[in-house]
Amino acid sequence: RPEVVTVTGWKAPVVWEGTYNKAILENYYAKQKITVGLTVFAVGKYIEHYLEEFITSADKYFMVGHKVIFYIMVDDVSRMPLVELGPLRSFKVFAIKPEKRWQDISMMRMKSIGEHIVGHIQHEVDFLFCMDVDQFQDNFGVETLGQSVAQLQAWGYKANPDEFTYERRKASAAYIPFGQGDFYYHAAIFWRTPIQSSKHHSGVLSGILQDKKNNIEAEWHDESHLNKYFLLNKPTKVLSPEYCWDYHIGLPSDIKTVKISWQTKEYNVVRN
Ligand code: 2GW
Ligand code: MN
Repeated sequence: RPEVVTVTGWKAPVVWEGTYNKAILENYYAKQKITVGLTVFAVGKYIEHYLEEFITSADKYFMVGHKVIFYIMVDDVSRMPLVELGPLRSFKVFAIKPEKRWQDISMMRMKSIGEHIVGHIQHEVDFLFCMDVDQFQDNFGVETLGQSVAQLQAWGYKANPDEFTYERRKASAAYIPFGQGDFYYHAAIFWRTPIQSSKHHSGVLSGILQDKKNNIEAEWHDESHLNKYFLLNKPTKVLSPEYCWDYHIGLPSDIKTVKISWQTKEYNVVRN
């Protein structure tokens, strides 16, 4: 794939379709008998609007042939959709206290997930993914596994770091000065081994809480803090935007197969 970046400046692979050998990887991970966790949040209208489709598609496409535990956090357990899962899949549902502002719903995911990792997830899985619920997918396999994995944001995957929407105010813990930065990472997907994960969640959360104390909110909320975290703690693997594509961009020839795509946002329906 000479037309795209396939290795970062710190020598981490950037995974694009055509850069890995699926059969070898499948064979390797089948021997390891891995369990992969996937956390997802649905609060308020996002339960009815997105959750069922997310679980149904993840059941079918996520880490096919491997053991998967879904950790589903909702503010109203009684509205959990009923989805019959495949044989290697199980799920756990947790009730969470809904935050009033949507910015806080998004940011405080770090807090809840962090608590669950320390409480039990760390003993249950080998890898832990965290995803937005407003997206669905196609085959999403073991080539994505790694110690600390970040997702390239679809918009601007070819842009120069100075064009990224990093937090630019010094007062925020998420501040990244012009002239710095590697990529713009998308908070819709990231994952790591549980130990790294716990570090990650507390790292990102402490930035968010520091900002709250100083009465400042980063431009893109948890995503700004995630980008700061990954600037300081380089991911060991980066996923191409094929793994989280936005069809509103069209379909440039760089994008060979779309593994997950953003759902169209009916903002007027879900954000009121
Ligand atoms: C979010 C925004 C406005 C109104 C409601 C919500 C909302 C979010 C909600 O009512 N219920 C809910 O469960 N959420 C959860 O937060 C859900 O898991 C959702 O996927 C996640 C992030 O919100 P989302 O997907 O609407 O925002 P995006 O797609 O613009 O997300 C990017 O930016 C966010 C920060 O602004 C996060 O960093 C996110 O990870 C990014 O993908
Ligand atoms: Mn989203």
